[in-house]
Amino acid sequence: MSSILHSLGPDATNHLGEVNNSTAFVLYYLPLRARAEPIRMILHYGGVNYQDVTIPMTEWPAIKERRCIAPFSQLPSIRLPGGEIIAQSGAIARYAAKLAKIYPSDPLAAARADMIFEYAQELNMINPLLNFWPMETDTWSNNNRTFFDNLPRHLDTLSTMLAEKPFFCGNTPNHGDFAIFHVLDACITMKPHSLDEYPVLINFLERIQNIPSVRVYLENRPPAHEVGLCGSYIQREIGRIKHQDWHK
Ligand SMILES: N[C@@H](CCC(=O)N[C@@H](CS)C(=O)NCC(=O)O)C(=O)O
Repeated sequence: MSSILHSLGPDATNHLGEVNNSTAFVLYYLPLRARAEPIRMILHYGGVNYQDVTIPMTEWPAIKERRCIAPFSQLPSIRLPGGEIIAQSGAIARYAAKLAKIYPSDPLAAARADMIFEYAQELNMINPLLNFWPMETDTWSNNNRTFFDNLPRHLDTLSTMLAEKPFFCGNTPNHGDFAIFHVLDACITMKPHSLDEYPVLINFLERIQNIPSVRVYLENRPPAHEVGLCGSYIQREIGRIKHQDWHK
């Protein structure tokens, strides 16, 4: 397999992934089930054509160093047809939501949808707990305890806010719904009974995952044994990988 770093070229204008007229952009991310999930779900929901490029962890340190596709030294980022790079998951999710035509045009409605998205961002600690930190570290166990001790408070809030509505802002999903879906989905991946006392939220998850285009995405995304870092929860407990050295 040729190296992604080499395909990026010396001036970073030669990149892996062609953006043609039928492709909105290239989405760059790492092999994680984390911050790119809501973005991908939004794009599938809206039928937006894009190219998904996963940077192998073995190549990430060198690509991070060069900053050509990661201006803040982190991913996700997208590369537009003209070559411009946009980073930060929130900015990308909003852009994706606009292309998918699910970002409200009314400023107040947009603020309401953003409010839900930002709340999901506050719960993003679930991402390194699931994908990143090795389970035997104190970082994992301390953050795991704090996150799941506080989770019921957040689930109460979300359940009350959603109430009888199909989606957080009404009858159709916005970007925030997909972001909340990702957080709740990751919670039940780690603790299958964590939503048992919140039928409103379980129904919400089912409603989102039963959207045909979203279901296609969820059924075809990389399986647990292909994502996560060595020793992470998703590798060890879901993917059943006993040991994998990313640095080989
Ligand atoms: N504020 C950024 C955070 C991005 C972030 O934390 N990215 C992580 C993966 S989820 C990353 O690139 N980690 C690799 C690294 O920091 O070297 C965003 O929302 O996009």
